[in-house]
Formats: sequence, structure tokens, C-alpha cells
Amino acid sequence: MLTCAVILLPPKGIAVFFLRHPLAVQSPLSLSLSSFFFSLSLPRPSSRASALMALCRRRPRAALKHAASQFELLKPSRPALSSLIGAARSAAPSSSVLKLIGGPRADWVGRTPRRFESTVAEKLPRFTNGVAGNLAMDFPGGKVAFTPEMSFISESPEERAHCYRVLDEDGQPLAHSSFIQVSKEVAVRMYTEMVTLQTMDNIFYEAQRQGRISFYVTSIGEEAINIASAAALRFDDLVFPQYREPGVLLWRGFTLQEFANQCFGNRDDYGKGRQMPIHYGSNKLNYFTVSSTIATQIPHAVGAAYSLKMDKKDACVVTYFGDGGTSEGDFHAAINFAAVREAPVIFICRNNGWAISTPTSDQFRSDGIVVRGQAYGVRSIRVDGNDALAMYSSVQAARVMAIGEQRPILIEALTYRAGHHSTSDDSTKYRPANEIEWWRTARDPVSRLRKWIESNGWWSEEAESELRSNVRKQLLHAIQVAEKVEKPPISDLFTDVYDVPPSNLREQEMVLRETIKRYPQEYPGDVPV
Ligand SMILES: Cc1ncc(C[n+]2csc(CCOP(=O)(O)OP(=O)(O)O)c2C)c(N)n1
Ligand SMILES: [Mg+2]
Repeated sequence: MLTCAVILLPPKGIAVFFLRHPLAVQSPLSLSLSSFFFSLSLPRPSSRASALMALCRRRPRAALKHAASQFELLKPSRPALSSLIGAARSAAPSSSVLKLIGGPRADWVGRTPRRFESTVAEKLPRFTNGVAGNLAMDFPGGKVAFTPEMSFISESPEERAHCYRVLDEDGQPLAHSSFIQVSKEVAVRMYTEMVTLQTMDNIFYEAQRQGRISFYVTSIGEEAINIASAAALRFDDLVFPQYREPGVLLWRGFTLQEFANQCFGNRDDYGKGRQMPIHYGSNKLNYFTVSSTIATQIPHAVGAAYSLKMDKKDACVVTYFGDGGTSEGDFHAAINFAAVREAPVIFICRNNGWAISTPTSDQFRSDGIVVRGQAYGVRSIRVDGNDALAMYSSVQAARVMAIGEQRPILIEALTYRAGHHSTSDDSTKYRPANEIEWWRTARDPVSRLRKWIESNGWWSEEAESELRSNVRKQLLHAIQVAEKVEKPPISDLFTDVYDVPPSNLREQEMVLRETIKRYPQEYPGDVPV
């Protein structure tokens, strides 16, 4: 059935949308038309409008003729037309808009982008304190006050931005600290997952040292950022990770076997063994696959957040990145884009002091990352990343603001990379071993949370040893299983990118197969050719 929407363009133009999409014959088009007539300030579709709507659906040509005779009567404003076109376009894909007959002002018809109107922008203050209104002038972007003084804005604040913390080093709440209460169940689960992550890191790291896997990256020292932030999110929130946040996946239910399968690159790895270890991803768990190309996930996260906003979803996007990630252009482009489009995205920067061997003093001269939020018009907070309760509270509050007020939020979590950058690194070559040791012991986020749950009477020495021994057993079992699972077939190396593989790829596959046949001893025997 052919359905059409007729739009009158004053003074004489007529745009006709012929919609073939199955949805178009149902209510959305009628709704579009109703909203159109509604936007013409008719209290509800008048009988004339209703008749026209019915005519549109049954006899498009007659409707067109009728509309042409009525254009003097209905003179919709440009915004009214835009909203109708937007509604009609979202009711049917653009490929089903078959014909557009334009009048004098029809050049812009059909090109209305599906933009989301501004909601609650962080409006700049109109005047600075104490300056009279008549000394202010409208410049592009708003009024700015004049001053007779020639004063440069200082490159650094008088005082560094404070760091929000709930628990002291002994796991006791600071006096007057404000935080979101955590139930016994959530607190114990957070602690359990932090221990699991720590144990997984130790065992997988050793497996790499034994030559069983090719590479590994630990999250040691950053367990609270991983687990407490994950606990504060909801499952529908989309995660765009860097690579040092496997705890978020763990919290969402990625099994130890799934972690092991990825690290061993076996046939059960979702990436089909085509990525290095630690490049986890799970469609099912709303966790986008790790891309080790630093900061590329940040613009993706903002785009996804903008789409959640357009779809009016009750969810946000969370993206993680390191201090090194903020030196990439992608970070700056993404945070600015998020601010301007008011996208519901939480940026969590793990400022762990190092980007491999580059200290933060060689990365930036600003007071860390948190101050950049204000520069881009993004609400921000600096948090003690080794304090699970502070992380939990700030991420939960950020989520409420991001979704409720449709805005981006930046969290700078201060921490320390207590392990080497990866198994390809020896960090004692560029930082003192006793500094690493101090962070591993005195500042360990896992034992800090343990002290707090113990002081609440929620944890015991017995529970501790049972947990550690169980997790260790499960991990060793997962590794043994993953190691025995067959590797993905060679053909998988060449699939999933092109619908029809190009000739150079086919040639490469042929050469690879011939080389394996010629030198079988050089290739693992467990890879099906
Ligand atoms: C675009 C790009 N440049 C360089 C690298 C090499 N590289 C891998 S990790 C890394 C350091 C990143 O540091 P940071 O963002 O602070 O994360 P951290 O490792 O400290 O968690 C670099 C430079 C890369 N993977 N991608
Ligand atoms: Mg870093």
C-alpha cells in the first residue's frame, strides 16, 4: 500500500512524501500528520485535517490536488514543517522517501537533521562578580564584562583541586565524609571481585612468564577504580574501556573461563584469536572490545552517548582511559563534542602517574585532568581512585547527573600503576622499586576496603582464606581448560572484514597455507589449517 504525506510550503510549494515502509501505513504517519496539524495551532486535528489525513492514506494523488488548493489556508511555519519532516523521517527510513516535489522554499526540505534540542546546558555566568551590567557587552557566545586592568589568567590555580575521599588509609571513614551508603551485600561483593581481579592478574601474569600466553597487562593498584565504578553503574550503561579495566567485565558476569579463552586465543574466544591477550569484549555485557590504540574509544563513547540521548534511553555511556590517553587529540575532540552536544557520558580518567615510562610531568602542566573539565564546560570531580567507597559514590552521582540532566561528567581518579605497564615492560628501569612497593602495600585499595568491611563485622579471616583459595582453584582450572581448547582455524584470520575477500587477501591466505605445509615444525600443531 502506498501512503503519502503532503506538506504545504508557502507560498506555493508542495512536498510530497511517498512512504512504502510497513510502519508508514500504521499509526506513525498518522501521528506525524496529527502533530503537523497540531503544530499549526489547531487544537486537535480538525475535520478538514482528518479528512486530508484519510485521503493521504487512501488516495495520494487526490490528496496532493486537495492540498494544492488548500495551501493558502494552511501556512505552516518553518519549524512546524521541520518537526513534521523529522517525525515522518523517523517513522520510515529515508530510502523509502521516494519523491519530493519542491516549491520555492523546498531546497531545505528533507534535509532536516535529526538533532536533539539543547536541554540543560552548563550556562556560563553572564557577569563576573562585582561588574556592573553596563560594562558588559554581548560577544558571540554571551555577555562578557570589561575590566580596565590588564591581567592575565594564571596558568595554575592557587591551590590544586581537592581529591574526594571517604576512607582513610586504615579503611575508616573520614569525619563528615558524605557518601552513598553501601549495603553489606554490595560491599562484600565488591571486595570479593577485587580479590578475584587481583588473583586473576597474579595467575595470568605468571602464565605469561611461563610462556603459556603471549602477553598480559595487570590492573594491580587499580582494583577499586575497576570494581567500584562497575558496581555503581547499571547493566544498560555502555562501557568503552581502554585496557586496564577488566574488573568492569568481571562485575558484569564475564566468567573466568571467558577471560582465559581470550588470553589463550582459543576457538571459544569471541575475537577468534585475532587479538593479543587482554583485548576482551562482550556484546552481551554491553562492553565494547578493547582497542589498544590509545584513546580511540573516547570519541566512540561520545557518539554512542549521543545516540542514547536521541533515543531517550534511561542509560549512559562510561568510558575509561589513562592519563596518557588525555595527551591524544581524540580525548580533546571527544570531550568538547560531548559538552556541546550534552551527551550523557561519564569520562573516567585513571590518572596512575605513568604512560608506560612517561611520567605525568612530561605529559601535561595543568593540575592533572580534572581542571580540563571546566575548560571544556564539563562538570568534574577528582577522586581518590584507591578508595572504593569514594569511587562508588562519585560514579553513582555522576550517573544520576549524566542521565537526569543529560550532560557529560568527568572523573579524574588518582591512583598509581602498581605493576609494570605490561609483560613487555620492566618499570624498575625508570622508577624506584621502593616507590612501587609502598603503593603496593601502604596504598593498596583492596586491603583498604577489607579493613572497612571487617570493621563493620561483614568479613573474617576465615572468609578471606576460603575466598582466596577458591578463586585460585577456579582460575587454575580455567587456564587448564583454555589451554586444551583447539585454536581457531586459519581461515578465521581472513574473515569478518570484507563481505567478499579482495584478491590480495586471498593471495595472502594461499601463501600462508603453503608456508605452513612447507615448514610445519615452525607452526603450532594445534591450529587447524
Ligand atoms: C595511539 C597510540 N600511541 C601509542 C601507543 C603505545 N602505548 C600503549 S599503552 C601506552 C601508554 C598509555 O598510558 P595511559 O593512557 O596512562 O594508560 P595506562 O597504561 O597508564 O593505564 C602507549 C603510549 C598506542 N597503543 N596507541
Ligand atoms: Mg597512565
